[in-house]
Amino acid sequence: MDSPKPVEAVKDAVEAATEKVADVLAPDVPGAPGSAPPSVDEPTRPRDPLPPETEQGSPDTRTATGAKTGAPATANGQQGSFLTTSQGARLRDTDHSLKAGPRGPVLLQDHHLREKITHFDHERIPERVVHARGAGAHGLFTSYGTAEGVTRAGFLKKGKETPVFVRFSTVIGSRGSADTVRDTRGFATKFYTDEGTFDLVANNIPVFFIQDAIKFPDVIHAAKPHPDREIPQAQTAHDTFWDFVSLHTEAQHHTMWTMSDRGIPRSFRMMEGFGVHTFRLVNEAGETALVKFHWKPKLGVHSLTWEEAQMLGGIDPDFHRRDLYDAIEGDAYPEWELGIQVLPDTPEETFAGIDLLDPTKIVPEELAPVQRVGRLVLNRTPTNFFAETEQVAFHVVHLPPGIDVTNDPLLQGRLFSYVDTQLTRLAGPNFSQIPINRPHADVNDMLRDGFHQNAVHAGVAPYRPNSLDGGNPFRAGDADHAFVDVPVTVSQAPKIRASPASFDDHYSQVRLFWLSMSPVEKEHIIGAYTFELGKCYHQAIKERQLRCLANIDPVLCAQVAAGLGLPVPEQTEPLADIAPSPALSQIGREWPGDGRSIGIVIDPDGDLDDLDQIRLAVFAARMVPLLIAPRGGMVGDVAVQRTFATARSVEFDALLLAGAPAPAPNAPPVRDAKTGTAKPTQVDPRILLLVEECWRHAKAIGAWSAGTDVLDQTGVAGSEGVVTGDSAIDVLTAVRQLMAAHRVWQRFPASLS
Ligand code: HDE
Repeated sequence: MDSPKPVEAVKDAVEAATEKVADVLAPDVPGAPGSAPPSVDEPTRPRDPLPPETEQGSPDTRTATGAKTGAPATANGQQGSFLTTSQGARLRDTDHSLKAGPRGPVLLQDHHLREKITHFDHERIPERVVHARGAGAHGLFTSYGTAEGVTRAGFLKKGKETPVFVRFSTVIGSRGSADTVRDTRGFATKFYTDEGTFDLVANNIPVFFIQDAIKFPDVIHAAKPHPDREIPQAQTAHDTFWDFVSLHTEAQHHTMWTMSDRGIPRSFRMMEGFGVHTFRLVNEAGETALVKFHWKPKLGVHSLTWEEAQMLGGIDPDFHRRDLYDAIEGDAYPEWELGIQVLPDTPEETFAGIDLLDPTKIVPEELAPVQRVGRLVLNRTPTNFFAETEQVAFHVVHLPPGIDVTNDPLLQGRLFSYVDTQLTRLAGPNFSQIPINRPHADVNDMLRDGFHQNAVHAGVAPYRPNSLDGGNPFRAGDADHAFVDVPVTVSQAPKIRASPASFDDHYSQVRLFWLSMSPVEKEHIIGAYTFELGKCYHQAIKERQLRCLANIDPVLCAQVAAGLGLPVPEQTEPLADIAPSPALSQIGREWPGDGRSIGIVIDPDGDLDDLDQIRLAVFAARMVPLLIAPRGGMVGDVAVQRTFATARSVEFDALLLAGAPAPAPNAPPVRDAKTGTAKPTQVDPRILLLVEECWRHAKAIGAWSAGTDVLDQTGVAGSEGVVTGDSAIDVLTAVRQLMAAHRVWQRFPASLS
């Protein structure tokens, strides 16, 4: 990737931005609800529903059987100016039940009351058994055509554009849990292709805890809250999880990934995605290849620090979904490239000694490069969370012609599970007819009736063969681009509950991952294991997990053992002699900072000359300037986004100090505990805290004019990643340059090599 040239970029941007000052100022920072500002007084003149917000998309208006209706997107939502019953009768009053006199009992006759309350009583549906917490977005996938040689899938033909809906998620937590917990993230994409929907139901970690689907309930039961007290929520730092993974050692590879920075992403926009399993592609000539799917984010792979993740859990539990929606609203559209590792389809189904049916193994990119086959851009947020994000139903066997499954035993179980779970979650077999799930291809199945049937099927012969409906539907022939079940030869074998011997290697690739990390990433991994095991009650479980670590790396094991205050166990397996994969490290390159937020501390009584220019320069750099002032309201023409009471460092990717504001009137600790300091301070204590936290989280900090006094008072002046200057724009330029590396990694030298 080309490294950005911030000096020129920022200066060009300032010029460009100044030319369209009005445009840039108008949208201001993203996030305000509603498509028009509300009036102070309640509106009373009837009018049609407001349109959705400009960044909102909604499912294509299709019939249940895939035909375009041509209706506008707003036809999906409420109609007309007046309040009605569900049957469309206009209502005069929705605030009072129908009663026998003002003080009398409510009449059973009050249909409106009953309808309103009954519907409300049934508003909830079961949350997903896993991946309950999620956020979605609409977008477009454009194919480069580079996969045409290996697959006949039409959506991968050159230049083909396919609408998509993506849902990101955590795995363990409930629907209302925090976004920033340490966990694997789901990355599920529904491609509405002309040849039937393709669901790529991926994760941000390329391996899985188990090799066989039959173990899925076990690993999830172990990771979910304990069944007696139902704690802890959305985390793996507890005894049952470590009990399971330390006994079931094939989980060690996935566990290492979640203990790494990959377990606490900075943003959905900054995550890779992996199909995990090996899939089989088939081309026009019937030739097959084995592939692994990858999503590569344009912005690089970045993470939170553990402390940031924990603070955000309280301060902004919606951090990731807010970041996704705000980025789209701010036109910083999230982007990924779809890539494939193409591997020969040999009878052994191995590559470079790696068993391709084992989902606890990766194929290092250095051995099989990821070939880019198309680009995904997310450009619309959902209009309605429930209708779209909650009701979207992914299924691993939603495959178009040209893509097929392999015998990976984990994948084989998923082929059954995803349809099964929707039967309960979405109450019946017709979930594909919910608007967000409707295919964009002609549907002519012979599935009939059932709860919530939306289609009005014609004809009398939903069976084959028939003559009464003229023989329709017909079987597709070779020329009709039908789905291909690749006729893979299954070797003769006894029916048996067992795995291949190659699945017994549980440690070599865990070591590969560890060896591929930079020193600072290793420090984070040690910290994560030490924290998680430190939260377990039982020493036996900690000791058992230390035994596993001994088989991965002696330094890792010794450091974690030291943190736990336990002896270092002997290794029981020889350490794997394996080459690292530098592609696995997240550090060491530079990336664009689209959609990142920069906090700007101002003193309304100080010098505000550069403020407009700086805000515009931040906007023009596709980032979001958030003004932090002692009180809300306006500073000149500009709205304050955060007050000293509401601002917290974890919301910002970098901090600019344009002033040194004195303690605000609401600074006494009895009003705001964050202001509690042992000695009185000249600058508002919350600003000192802001700087200290940003510094601790290795964020770039810049200051000019009076802002430099704040640096002196916090003692961070002159340290790595803290820049000062006379010109605000030069300071911003230097800060952006630092942000390109994500963090000021030099601030905390690692003790490991
Ligand atoms: Fe899933 N998984 N899974 N999973 N999974 C579900 O389906 C399951 C696995 C993944 O945003 C469920 O509709 C089994 C691997 C994502 O709606 C359920 C096994 C990978 C999502 C289910 C696995 C995933 C799910 C729950 C072991 C990465 C969220 C709700 C064999 C490649 C999709 C639902 C969304 C959701 C079963 C393992 C990814 C119960 C049995 C491996 C991203 O069907």
